Amino acid sequence: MAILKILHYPDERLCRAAKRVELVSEVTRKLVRDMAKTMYAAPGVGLAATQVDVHEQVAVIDVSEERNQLKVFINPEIIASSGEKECEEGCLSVPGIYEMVRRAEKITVRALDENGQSFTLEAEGFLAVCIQHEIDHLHGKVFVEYLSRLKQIRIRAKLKKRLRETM
Ligand code: GNR
Ligand code: NI
Repeated sequence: MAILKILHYPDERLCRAAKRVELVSEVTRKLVRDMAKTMYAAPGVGLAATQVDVHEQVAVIDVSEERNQLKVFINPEIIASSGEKECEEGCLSVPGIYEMVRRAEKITVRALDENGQSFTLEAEGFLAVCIQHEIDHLHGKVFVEYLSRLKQIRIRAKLKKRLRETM
């Protein structure tokens, strides 16, 4: 298993829309394992393939305290949503930035698991936030795009400055 390199905003590769997985194969399962390892090592509660520069619709999430309830979403689609809720979000691709984002409170997501089996999941609370955050990544969207233009400019400047300081 490998730890993959995570792209950092404002890398343009984070804006690419991921392609649907046509066949869930051993190659897909290897990607899922590497993504899970990368997410746990980071540490983070979710990771989308886009963030590791693989532009296929694959995401992993684990919001459990014990870090032992991995959820795999291949070709995820939100088929129902209701309510609205604001939650403070962070992102492994936008390190050190935490901002409030408004999203649906409850969602129903349909996806394939790592064996290619279709499932539907009703989620609310933090899990619902994470699923929406990861699906956004697969559509080429980073959470900072929900913020004001001024905040986006400030975040870009901050991350570029940090990049210069660590070189
Ligand atoms: O680790 C993560 N924490 C988090 C906190 C609030 C809302 C969403 C997230 S997802 C993030 C990992 C990540 O960047 N996934 O794409
Ligand atoms: Ni993210």
